[in-house]
Amino acid sequence: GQVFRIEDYRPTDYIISHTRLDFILSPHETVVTAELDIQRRASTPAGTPLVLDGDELECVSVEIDGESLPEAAFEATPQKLTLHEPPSKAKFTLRIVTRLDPSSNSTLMGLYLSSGVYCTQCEPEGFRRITYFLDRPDVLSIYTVRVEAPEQTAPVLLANGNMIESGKLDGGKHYAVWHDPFPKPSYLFALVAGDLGMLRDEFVTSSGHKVDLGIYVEHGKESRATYAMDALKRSMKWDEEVYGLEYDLDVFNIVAVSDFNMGAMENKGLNIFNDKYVLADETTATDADFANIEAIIAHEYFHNWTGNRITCRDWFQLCLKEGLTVFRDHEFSADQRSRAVKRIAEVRTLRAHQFPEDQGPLAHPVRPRRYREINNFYTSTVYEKGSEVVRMIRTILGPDKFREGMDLYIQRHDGDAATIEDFIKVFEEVSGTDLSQFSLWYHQAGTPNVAISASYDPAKQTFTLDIEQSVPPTPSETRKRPMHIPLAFGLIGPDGGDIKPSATDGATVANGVIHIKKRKHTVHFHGIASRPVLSINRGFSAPVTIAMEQSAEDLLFLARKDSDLFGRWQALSLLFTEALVQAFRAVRGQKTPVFDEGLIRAAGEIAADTALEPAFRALALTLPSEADIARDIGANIDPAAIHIAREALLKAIAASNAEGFAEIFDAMNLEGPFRPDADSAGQRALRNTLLDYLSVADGNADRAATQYRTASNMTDKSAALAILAHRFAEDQRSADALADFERKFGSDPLVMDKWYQIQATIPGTAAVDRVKALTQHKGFSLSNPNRVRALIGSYSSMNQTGFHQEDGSGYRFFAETILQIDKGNPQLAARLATAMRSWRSLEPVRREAAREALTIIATSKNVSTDLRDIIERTLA
Ligand code: DPP
Ligand code: ZN
Repeated sequence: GQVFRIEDYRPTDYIISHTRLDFILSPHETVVTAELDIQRRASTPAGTPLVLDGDELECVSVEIDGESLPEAAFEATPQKLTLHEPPSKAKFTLRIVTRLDPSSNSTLMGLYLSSGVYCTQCEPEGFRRITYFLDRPDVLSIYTVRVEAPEQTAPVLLANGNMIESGKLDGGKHYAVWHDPFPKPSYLFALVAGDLGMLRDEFVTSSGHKVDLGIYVEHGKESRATYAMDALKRSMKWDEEVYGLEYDLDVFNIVAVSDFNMGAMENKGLNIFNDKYVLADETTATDADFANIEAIIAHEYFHNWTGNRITCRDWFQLCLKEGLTVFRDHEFSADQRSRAVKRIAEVRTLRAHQFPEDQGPLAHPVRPRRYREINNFYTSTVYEKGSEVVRMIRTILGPDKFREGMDLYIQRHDGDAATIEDFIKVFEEVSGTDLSQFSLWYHQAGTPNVAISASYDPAKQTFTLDIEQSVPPTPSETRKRPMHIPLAFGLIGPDGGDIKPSATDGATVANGVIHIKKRKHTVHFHGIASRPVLSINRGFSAPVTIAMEQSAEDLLFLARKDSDLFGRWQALSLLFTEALVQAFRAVRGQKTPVFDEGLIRAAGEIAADTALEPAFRALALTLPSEADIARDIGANIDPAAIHIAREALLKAIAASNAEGFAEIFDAMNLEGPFRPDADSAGQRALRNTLLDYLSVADGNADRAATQYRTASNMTDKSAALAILAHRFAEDQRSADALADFERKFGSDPLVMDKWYQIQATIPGTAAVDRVKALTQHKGFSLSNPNRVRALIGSYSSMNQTGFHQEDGSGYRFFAETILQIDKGNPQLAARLATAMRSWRSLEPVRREAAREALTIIATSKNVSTDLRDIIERTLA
């Protein structure tokens, strides 16, 4: 396939100043008329051919300035419209009519129908499935959009911007005209038409401008949008307070649709959301759902400035808007919730998704230099690592200079299609700091490793750190340069207080951060009266792995005493990881794993420590996942042995602490009205974490069955159901609960996704047949991304023993399913296929089975560009 390279970028020959679109909507035959005001750039020679992008388009007619074009003057294929000799005058209007079939568009890109509602998805290259266009982010145009449809089936007609006209037409039809005064790239275009319910509200900006807010959902579900509306208003306020950024149109609309490839889309003034990230109430959504809704509503809203007002020059710059906007939504959630707890959750996600990506065949820089299929670069490297890079800029500059840089970025680039270089430059300018070495974080793939050895000299009262950084080779990048790694740290004295070193040498140490810039540093801290314990990479100030010999005693001390809550969690998680890796080796060697008493006791202490917030205690007690353990082991992975090792540790903790856990569990009152706030969610999280331990300790399903029956909210109900299904499959109450859940929620697909996911993640070799059977369930459909992710996605990425089976049956089923999905929705198929990216670290038997399954896909006919790109890179 074609490879796109960053160095090939050049501006377009023509610009499109205005875009007038007219949609006559009909399920099988929608007619789109596009009138494009085209200007030849002064630097473009007259007569330079004009080539517009298309994708599966049917061209009906082409006119220039009201004259239809003779056949010889242009060439229209489904993929392209070429005007061989455009008019030589500087400006002309091109009128193009295309015909679409939204009802048969299963790719969910361009214009399609979701449960009878017309909607669009244009990022990154969906607009070219609607009309021929210069479909790239640096072509900014002012859009006026007229939508016409039958009033009965589509009473709601929406597009970007403000509505400027509407009216009735003959034959039961009506129309609306929307105008967006802000020039925007085509990927931000959106249209929605259908019969939808609406939740209405308003927001007055800090300068007194009233904005009408609307959230459109399926009729009858309006009340399930109240949390999303609340999150939207809090986001609007937060962006004013923290960044001084106000909303800029009279209307802000959000539409929830049930068929959507992404989480949501930030189209100007008309965000379109996967309904999973809008709809929530206590009986249908978990606390995790509420938190995701808050984060994604904020994320898309924040794009209005970081993404829309300032967009990307080309898709290589995707992290310019995504990394920055993820950073902004993380900070928003941290301000709304508990900062430490939020940070721990972010780091867990980063390690679970981005680290394996960076360590495997799909590794790429935060700003890639080449791609074959841009759809495959909406990755956790671009998003999550991209956010970490912005966080490091703030760490290096400090919050005030960071904000100054952001102000300058907005002021200088408002209305631009910008680059990462533009972004870095503003921070260099405001701070006078040279960020050229730092910018390697955008250009160099791979997770840096920092090896540290610490020594203390009591005679000299000196604490010394020998630090060495290395960046592992990644595909097509073998030689790496040393990076600027800001490591936040603390030196902790015997009483648990931080020691302030009086002097240092060997590296820049400022504001509690060691700035590592060379391959090797030796850092001396002078005037240290007794041996301190090092707390390193506090708050995960840099997205690196740390290799350091630290005694279990020191780690236990940190887990108990670090003044940094994140540091306490990190120490405990390191101890768990080490214990689990050892247990894994014991299991592989046919031995029974044994665990350190101190660690088991520490878990009990943390559970009981009421000075700590419940959400933190819940996170601290959550053992690393099987996938986390696999990543830490790194090679020759045997998922069955990992499962046994992890269960053994769980059992050991449960058995020794059963009494204490039961006391805490029983004392936590579940009564009272449901509240979705972080504190209440934290209580539920701790209680449900303890429920799992207690069920293991009891060895029976009593507690889980009781909770399943009595729970009045989905968080507690689904937690109990998962324990019943995962631990007590042979108990009749497990089957009964699954059947009960289906009876109660069978008509609510979003809730049923939890039911699919819980069953897809039941460990053990029976999983493949169970998941196969569930694909035939009446509520399941391979064409709905949420259903597919709930069943096939969870199975392949969250069920290590069920998926990675020695006989390869899990992989074969997965390959067949992906090929099936690929026929309708290549983007979804490609995304799922990334679950195989770590196949090379499996033990030999599974590795060979995985290779065979990947080869089945690679050698199939008619595989999409999306899927082919992922599979070929995975096998390379
Ligand atoms: N909708 C996706 C996001 O907001 C892509 N822009 O991240
Ligand atoms: Zn985004």
